[in-house]
Amino acid sequence: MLVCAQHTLFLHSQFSRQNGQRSINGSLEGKNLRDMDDVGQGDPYAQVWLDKREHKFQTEARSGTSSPVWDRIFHYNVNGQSELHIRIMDSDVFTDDEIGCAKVPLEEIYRNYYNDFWVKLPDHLGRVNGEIRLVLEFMPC
Ligand SMILES: [Ca+2]
Repeated sequence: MLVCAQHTLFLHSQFSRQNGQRSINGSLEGKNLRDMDDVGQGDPYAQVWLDKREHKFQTEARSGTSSPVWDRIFHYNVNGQSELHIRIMDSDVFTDDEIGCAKVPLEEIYRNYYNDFWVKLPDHLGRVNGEIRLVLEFMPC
């Protein structure tokens, strides 16, 4: 039988734990996201994935805001993955625009189990197009 380390669980209630499976749960929100639309405000949504191969998690778009809160929780089983990638897109009728992209090393979350922090969101030119708050929780077993 596995004995899990005791630590604060804040996101876990939505997922049943699988014995022996390490996992990361997380949620995100944005602020001061660049408005990519000519008229009105943007409609940002988020994509998240680990390293290069993992399945992409995607939120729905939030209409008409530069400070979206996506009340969705992503969940990944982990086995040595080292980076979390975030891409924020602006939803449009024809082609969605990329607002910015960021990546976060996972070392710290493996060490601390819980992290709540903001990351800057640069676009492909290096211009900061807003910030993303990440709340991450590592479940060691
Ligand atoms: Ca739009």
